[in-house]
Amino acid sequence: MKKNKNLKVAIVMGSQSDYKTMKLTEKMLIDLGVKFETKIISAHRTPKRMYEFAISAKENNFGVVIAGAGGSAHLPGMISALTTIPVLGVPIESKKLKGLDSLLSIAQMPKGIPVGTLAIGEDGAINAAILAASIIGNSNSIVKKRLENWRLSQSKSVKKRPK
Ligand code: RP5
Repeated sequence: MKKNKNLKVAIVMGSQSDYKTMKLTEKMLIDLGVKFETKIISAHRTPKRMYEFAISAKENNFGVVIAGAGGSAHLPGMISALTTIPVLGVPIESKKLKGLDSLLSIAQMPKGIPVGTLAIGEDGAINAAILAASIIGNSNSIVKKRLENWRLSQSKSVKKRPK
C-alpha cells in the first residue's frame, strides 16, 4: 500500500470546557511538527456533526483522531464505531468523580470497537499527542525523526543525581 506522508491529526473534544486540557495536545503536536485540526464535537449535543466528521475523516486526510471527553465520555467510542482510523481517548478530569468516570467510560469499550485510552487529564492529553506522532511517524519520516529527537532530549534532561 502507498504511504500517505501528509496525514493530519484531528483533535476533537466534547465541550469548550475540555479545551484547557486539550490545548496541551495541540502544544505537543506543534513541538513534534505534526499537522492537526481542532474541533468541538459532542456525541450527544451535536450528533450529526460527530457523524459527518467521523465518516469523512479518512477522505479528509486524518490519520489519527484524538478525542477528549468527560463524564459519560462516549465521544471516542462513537467515533471509533464510525471509522477505522485509530482513535485515542483522553479522559477529561470531571468535577464530581475526578475523571474516573471518563477513564472507565473510555477504557471499557466492549470488544470489536477499540479506543486507545490515555491517562486522565493533562498527562493523557500530552501522551495522546506523543502516541499520535508515533503513529503518523510510520508514514512520515520527518515526524519520526522529530519524535526520536524529542525523546532523546527528554532522556538527557533527567539528572543522574538528585540535588
Ligand atoms: C462532556 O461533558 C464534555 O466532554 C465535558 O468534559 C463534559 C462537561 O461539559 P460542559 O458541561 O462543561 O459543556 O460532554
